[in-house]
Formats: sequence, structure tokens, C-alpha cells
Amino acid sequence: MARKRKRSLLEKVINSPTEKEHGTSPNLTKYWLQRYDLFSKYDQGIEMDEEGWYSVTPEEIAINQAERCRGKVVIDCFSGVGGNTIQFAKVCSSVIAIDIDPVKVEMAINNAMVYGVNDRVDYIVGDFVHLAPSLKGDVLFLSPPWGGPMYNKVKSYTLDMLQPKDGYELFQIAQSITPNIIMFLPRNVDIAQLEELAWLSSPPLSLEIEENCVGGKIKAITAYFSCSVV
Ligand code: MGP
Ligand code: SAH
Repeated sequence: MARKRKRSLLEKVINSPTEKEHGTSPNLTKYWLQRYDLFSKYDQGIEMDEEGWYSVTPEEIAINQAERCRGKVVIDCFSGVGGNTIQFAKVCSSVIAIDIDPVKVEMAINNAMVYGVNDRVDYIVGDFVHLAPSLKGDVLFLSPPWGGPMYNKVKSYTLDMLQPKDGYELFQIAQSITPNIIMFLPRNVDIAQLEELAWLSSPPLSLEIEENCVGGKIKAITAYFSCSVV
């Protein structure tokens, strides 16, 4: 009896998300070491896959971004495993979370349940680009794929490197829904291109750029676009 119990405990450890996801890829170790920065409730059953590990917005940053959207209807267009969705759900009037990958959406649902906010999110499995004409909201949050963890191998990250469409096209699609657009971008992004996006909009949009740090180290930048014309 005692032996059986010991084996099932061992199985539980081996099969835990930590071992399964981080154990299979040494490249993920640095993200696993930051797990509590990513999700403070990590130990309560958070689920991640490989892309989730290197793409999720650290919790402290997501809390700050969500605070800027307090009380609004937010569309999280690339919701991944839910790092941003969870924080939006806490303070926004409603959240629509979209991801093309059904496995990510399952994980985001699980993770939102860990944080007790799942009933405040509407999930859509689908392609943001195709769904855009049917979407309505006050704020659009874009945290698209940057092309993998090698994004920082170039000195200056240009908007054409974003996926699944280049940054100009994504921005144009976003503007057809609302001028209040938030983009979560690499820390080496070409800031001049972001300023150009704001200026070339009609009417021109105001732009605020925020450096996002965790533990004193810059992780990414967030660009807040909005319409200053009343
Ligand atoms: P990083 O540079 O890969 O990690 O990503 P870190 O720990 O800063 O590595 P170091 O070796 O440079 O110290 C930093 C953060 O950027 C991640 O925690 C994610 O929040 C975000 N991020 C990284 N990637 C590759 C993506 C991506 O493709 N999409 C989105 N939306 N965010 C990403
Ligand atoms: N902000 C998220 C991370 C987003 S990573 C978090 O904090 O967890 C980018 C996500 O975009 C990935 O999960 C990927 O599956 C999704 N994605 C890629 N192409 C997409 C598309 N065309 N439409 C919607 N989602 C897409």
C-alpha cells in the first residue's frame, strides 16, 4: 500500500506541467526560472506550452497594462495562455480573448480559472485577421508573435517582422475597430516606426511609449495609441 502511494506521488511529479513542459526543452529553462514573475499563482495549476512560456506577458506588466483599460471593453486579439486576459478580466467591464490555437485557449481557460476570473471572459478560437470585421470594443490589445525568442538577435526590430501580418497591416486592421490600440512589442523595436504609425493615422493619434521592466530589467515596450481629437 505504502509502495503504491509512493509511486503515484512520483507519477504526479513527473507528469506535472513543470516537468512536462520545461523538462523537454532546455531552451525553456530561463523562462521556467521566472515562473512566479509570469504567474504568481503558478503552483496552483497553471498550464503552459512552449510558445506560452516564451510569449506570456509577465504578471506585473500585465497588471499595469490592464489598469490603463479599467472599466473598458477590451479585445485581447492574441490571448495565448492568458497572461493579459486574466488581468484584463479583473478590472475591465468585459474581455474578448482570441487565439488561433485551440490548445492555447484551453490553457487560458484553465489559467483564468486558477485566478477565479474565467466567468468574465468570452473566448474565441480563430484568426484575429478574419474575425476583425465582426469585433467591437473600446480598446484593442495586440501582443502578436514576434517570430520566436530570437527576436532580439537584430539591433533594430522592424514592424514588418511581426506575425501573422506585418505591424502596419495589423495596425490598420485594429484601427478599423477602434483608435485605442495597445501594442506589446520587443524592447529593440524601431520607435521611429511607431511614431510614424501615430502620425500617419487620420486623424493623427497620440502615442505613449512605456518601457516594461521586471526586477529592474527591461523586458519589452508597450505602445499606447489613442485618439486625442474629442
Ligand atoms: P525574452 O527576451 O525571450 O526573455 O522575452 P528574457 O527573460 O528577457 O530573456 P533575456 O535572455 O534577454 O534576459 C521577454 C518577454 O518578451 C517575455 O517574457 C514575453 O513577455 C515577451 N515576448 C517574447 N517573445 C518572443 C514574444 C512573442 O513572440 N510575442 C509576445 N507577445 N511576447 C513575447
Ligand atoms: N499575451 C499573451 C501571449 C500572446 S503570444 C499572454 O500573455 O499569454 C501570441 C499568440 O498569438 C500565440 O498564442 C498564437 O497562438 C497567437 N496567434 C498567432 N496567430 C494568430 C492569429 N492569426 N489570430 C489569433 N491568434 C494568433
